[in-house]
Amino acid sequence: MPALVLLGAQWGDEGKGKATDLLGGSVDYVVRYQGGNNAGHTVVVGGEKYALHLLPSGILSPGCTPVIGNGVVVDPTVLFAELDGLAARGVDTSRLLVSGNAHLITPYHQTLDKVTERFLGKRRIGTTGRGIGPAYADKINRQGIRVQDLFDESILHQKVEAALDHKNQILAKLYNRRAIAAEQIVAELLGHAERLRGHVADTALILNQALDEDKVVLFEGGQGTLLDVDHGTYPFVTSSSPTAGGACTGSGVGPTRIGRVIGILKAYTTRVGAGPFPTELHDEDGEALRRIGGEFGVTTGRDRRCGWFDAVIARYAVRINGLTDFFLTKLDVLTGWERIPVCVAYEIDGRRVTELPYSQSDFHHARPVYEYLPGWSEDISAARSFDELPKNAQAYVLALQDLSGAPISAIGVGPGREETIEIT
Ligand code: 2SA
Ligand code: GDP
Ligand code: MG
Repeated sequence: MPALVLLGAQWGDEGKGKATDLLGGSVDYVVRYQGGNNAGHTVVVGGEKYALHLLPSGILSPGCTPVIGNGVVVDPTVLFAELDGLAARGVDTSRLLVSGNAHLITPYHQTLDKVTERFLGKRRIGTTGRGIGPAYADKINRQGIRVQDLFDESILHQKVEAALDHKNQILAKLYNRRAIAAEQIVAELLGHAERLRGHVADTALILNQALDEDKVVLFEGGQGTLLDVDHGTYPFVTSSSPTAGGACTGSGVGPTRIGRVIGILKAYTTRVGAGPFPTELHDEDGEALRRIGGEFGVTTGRDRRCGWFDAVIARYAVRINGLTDFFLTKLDVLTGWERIPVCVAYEIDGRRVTELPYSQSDFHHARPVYEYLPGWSEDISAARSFDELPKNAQAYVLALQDLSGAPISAIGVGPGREETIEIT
């Protein structure tokens, strides 16, 4: 298998970090292709818990080269803090490669993110406040600062001044905020240059050469399909492309080199931040899913909104990403329910709909149509083969597979690396 993509099939936090780590032992490169330190990936190795935000989860696998691709937005302060944190725990971080074309998140992007959210009030997106949206806006607006700009002081100066010119006017006029001084930003950015230099590379060239030599490259998505800026629940999305196509633009590797696209699918559904969520629960079942599943943001600590499994979304993820298979995660969290509702379709203004509606208004009105599957009470965390699962848990997995339209090739029964059932 030359290159494979692993991405979130729902609204993020499906357990991508654990899945990437699981595969990390058998791949040569793990590449982040979009997003930034808004992501939060938890990986548990030998009882040790690691929370990664910007770094690819492959950094925990010895022998695997972690890569931050051109599609990522990089906050250098966060990057170094994360590297130092891992180094202090004995993880070798020296192999990290960072694309010279990746864009930087600067302090003014964070300021704009927070100020804009405050200004939006009830209409806010519920961003992570890490400056992600404003950094991508500058990139598309051709006012971004790239990693390579750190190595040319004069260019850096010009670019920061140009980027701040318009922003300072907006900050003053609209938000009554003081102007941000270009010199201060340039000095801060230059302070990161030397440390970053050793990691910066032409990552697109390196990855393509690696593929020419039959090395295995794994692309690790952040967030999820429904948070994609094109295919998600716009405007309640992140500002990048977590879907499969993003792996190509965000790395410089062409689609013909990708042979497998794995969707990580939680056995129920969660969402952080604002936006429509048809199967959301506002009762004790929702509370129980949050408590048992530990559904709190890895980056911001926010409560995640919880709801039942939504097969309409899973089918959409297959279609948009061309998924070859699913990893189903957190099946263990559903232990103890007498019966488990599964959303098989929506009812929208009296109509039964089985495909995700393209109209935002329709999606906001979508009401879930449930089928009820019998639950199980046995602890499944020690199961290591499909046959060891209780019959009702097996039936739940098979029903999700039928409804979703792609084979399930692995099942998570706990957060640990080994708490996994592989289906061959
Ligand atoms: P942003 O900050 O501009 O990307 O926010 C825009 C929307 O994208 C959502 N988003 C996320 N959703 C789930 N998980 C994410 N990562 C963290 C985690 C989140 C956290 O792993 O728990 O700690 O709160 C993530 N990152 C962005 C965000 O909630 C907005 O709806
Ligand atoms: P990511 O953003 O997709 O990498 O996911 P997060 O790390 O934000 O959230 C997933 C959470 O579920 C983490 O705390 C994982 O340790 C945990 N997790 C992953 N797989 C399983 C599983 O199969 N069972 C349980 N109980 N927890 C899991
Ligand atoms: Mg997460």
